[in-house]
Amino acid sequence: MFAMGKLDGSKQREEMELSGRIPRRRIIHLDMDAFFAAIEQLDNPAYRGKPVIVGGSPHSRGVVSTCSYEARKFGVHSAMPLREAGHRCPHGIFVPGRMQRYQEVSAAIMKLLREYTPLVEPLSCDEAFLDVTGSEQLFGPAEVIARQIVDRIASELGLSASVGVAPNKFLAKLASDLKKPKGFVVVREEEVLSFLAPLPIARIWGVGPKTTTQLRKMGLLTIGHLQELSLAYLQEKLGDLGIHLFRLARGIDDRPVEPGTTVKSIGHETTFQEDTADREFLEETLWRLAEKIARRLRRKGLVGKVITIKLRDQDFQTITRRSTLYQATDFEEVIFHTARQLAEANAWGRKPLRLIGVSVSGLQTRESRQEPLFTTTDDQDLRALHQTLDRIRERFGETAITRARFLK
Ligand code: TTP
Ligand code: MG
Repeated sequence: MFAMGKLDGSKQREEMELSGRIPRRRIIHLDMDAFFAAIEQLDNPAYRGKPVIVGGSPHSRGVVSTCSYEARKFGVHSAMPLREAGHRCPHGIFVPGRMQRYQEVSAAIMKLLREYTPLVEPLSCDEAFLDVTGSEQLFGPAEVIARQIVDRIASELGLSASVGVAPNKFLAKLASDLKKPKGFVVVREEEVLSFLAPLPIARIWGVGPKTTTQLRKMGLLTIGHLQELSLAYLQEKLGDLGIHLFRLARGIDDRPVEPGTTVKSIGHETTFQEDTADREFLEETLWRLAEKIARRLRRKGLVGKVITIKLRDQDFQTITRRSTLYQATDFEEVIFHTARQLAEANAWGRKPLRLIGVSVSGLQTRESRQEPLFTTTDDQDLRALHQTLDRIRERFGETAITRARFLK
């Protein structure tokens, strides 16, 4: 069935060229195991070896932040309503979160990582990329560094982490997640294709449920299936997404580790006059928030790659969810679509909301961002459009121009 997409000689050359530009890097991705719950077990010895669920009481309306691996055996997981967690794990130890304490541990972890290289890119409070290409001379091979880091996190901080060691970010992140908890997965250059082949396509960065369904209809289930297809075929069928899939299926990813901060963020939120579940109205609000944020980012010359939404319902239950983009952005279209996806995945509009908020973090300057893998004419057109609109608004005020879709 893949016959028409199979590689021929000339295509193969084109693809070699595409993959030829990859710099050789040694990347470590580290992600703490059951982070908040592990800290609770560290600080309260009586909780060790027991199912610990962080988020609040099982009688409250909130959701689970995270839980210990002992609790995961009962089917409890992040974002599950606490009530359901209470049913599944009636003997669980339910605790509220202590953000300040988690931040303190997070800072200690990042400090430890920076002893091995200045190229540390935190993705969230418990997760970071390290580029140790230049550190190998000093500290030994990447896997030795990774082992040392894990051992020190255990002995100095009393916590466990999972790591992936690989030639690039995409592979390192995949690897760290494969054998959690206490995972230690090394992907060698020559094993990249066979490492990826059996994995489901949903493992590819940016492939969500919608794309998975679309690809499934094309008969594509594993990354191995994608590897059999040519660039031309994928591009014809899927456009830019096809190029993205082609590259990642072969483990091609030349994004550098960008040391930056996760602390800084730009965000806006709106509290409604009246609680509402009106989807059209919520989307319009979300769009306006995204627009404001994007313009502030552009004014400061920043781009960001972590999009977070905050939804508070009529009972004052608040959830925040975040998603990390493949590439940092300052486009309201990208912020809006990502925020809407997150909101949809969290059943917004089912219950009237009193507040929604959006923020972008993982900020860096636009100049320091690596050029996108592929800039399309759409990107260039959008950039020009944003510049024009920003200028008009600066001269004539906020309401001078409104995108047509929201004109009432
Ligand atoms: P994760 O690394 O996604 O989860 P984890 O560290 O608890 O477990 P794992 O071993 O699978 O990595 O997130 C890190 C922390 O972020 C987590 O401990 C709690 C917080 N968090 C939330 O508050 N809400 C969420 O929905 C998720 C996914 C995480
Ligand atoms: Mg984690």
